[in-house]
Amino acid sequence: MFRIFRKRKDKKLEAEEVASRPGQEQAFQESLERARRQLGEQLLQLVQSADSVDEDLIEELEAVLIGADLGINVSERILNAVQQAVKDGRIHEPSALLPAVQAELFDIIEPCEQYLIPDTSRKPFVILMVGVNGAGKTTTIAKMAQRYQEEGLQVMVAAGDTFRAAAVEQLQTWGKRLNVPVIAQQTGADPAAVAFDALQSAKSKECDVLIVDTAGRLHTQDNLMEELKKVRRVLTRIDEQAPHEVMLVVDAGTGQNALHQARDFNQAVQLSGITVSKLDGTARGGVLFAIAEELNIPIRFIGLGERAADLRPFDAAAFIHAILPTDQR
Ligand SMILES: Nc1nc2c(ncn2[C@@H]2O[C@H](COP(=O)(O)OP(=O)(O)O)[C@@H](O)[C@H]2O)c(=O)[nH]1
Ligand SMILES: [Mg+2]
Repeated sequence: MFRIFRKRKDKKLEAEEVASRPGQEQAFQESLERARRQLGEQLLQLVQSADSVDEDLIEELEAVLIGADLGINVSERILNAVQQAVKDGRIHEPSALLPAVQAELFDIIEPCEQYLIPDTSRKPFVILMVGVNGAGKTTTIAKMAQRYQEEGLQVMVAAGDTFRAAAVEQLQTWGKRLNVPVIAQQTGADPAAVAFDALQSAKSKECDVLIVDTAGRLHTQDNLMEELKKVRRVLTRIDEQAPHEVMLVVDAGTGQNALHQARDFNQAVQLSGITVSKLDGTARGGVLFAIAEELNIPIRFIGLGERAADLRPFDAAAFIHAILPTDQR
């Protein structure tokens, strides 16, 4: 039924696993409904209303792909693949476009499916969170803290966004709720000093994971990047390998801006992972593919809501199936 899954014989499919938990599967599908309407349902309408595969159809296909925020590069890559398949006689009918698009999307994003498993021998495994203001960093930290705790890991977080007064409180509120220790100083403190203290504390308490929050906005973007570099340098003084993960959080709802942010942060602080937040309620989830195609950075998690439980490890097949099902009504 799912053609794209054939490539993954070696791996137990999360989609199968999820299907056995109907409540969660339904919530997942519902969260991605707007993205599905933007891509899957538009494509379905397109192929159902077409009589043959011709230039017009290809042009309309392009418009749908661009409209779903896949970006120019990904859209062109898909169009090229489709046109080649038509030439080779592998596509005869409009309906054959759907699985072709699906397969190409899978090829683009599957290499980015790499779950973040903290190396517990690090004590702590340090995760530095970066991203612009409002992207969802602090919320994602809470979600990750809960998830790793459930996996039996000892988690600590550092309130490195000392720029806004409310930022520290927000993290402390989550910390109380989830019973996770939060290392903080007063507003305006040096974030590098907070990170340094936190790493020392996490080390002495033999925590498994330390997640460091950071500010998303300073007076200028250059200041922000310099501050992040300083935080990283200071961590290295205690543990040469730290941070073990530099994770960018981007808001899916910002569409192609998320790609620009990924590009900028990657250049400044070299990212090792990305979490895409707020995929619930946005039609612009296609930007994940644009990021994957251009930067090829592991997509660790997707955020599907404001609660601590609304975080899922990124699963390429499940994601594609949710936004572009081939077995639609
Ligand atoms: N719907 C939804 N809202 C989110 C998600 N992640 C974060 N938010 C909300 O986005 C806003 C900004 O998040 P926050 O974590 O404070 O962003 P930060 O400035 O990067 O730390 C908050 O109101 C969060 O509740 C998500 O996955 N879905
Ligand atoms: Mg924050």
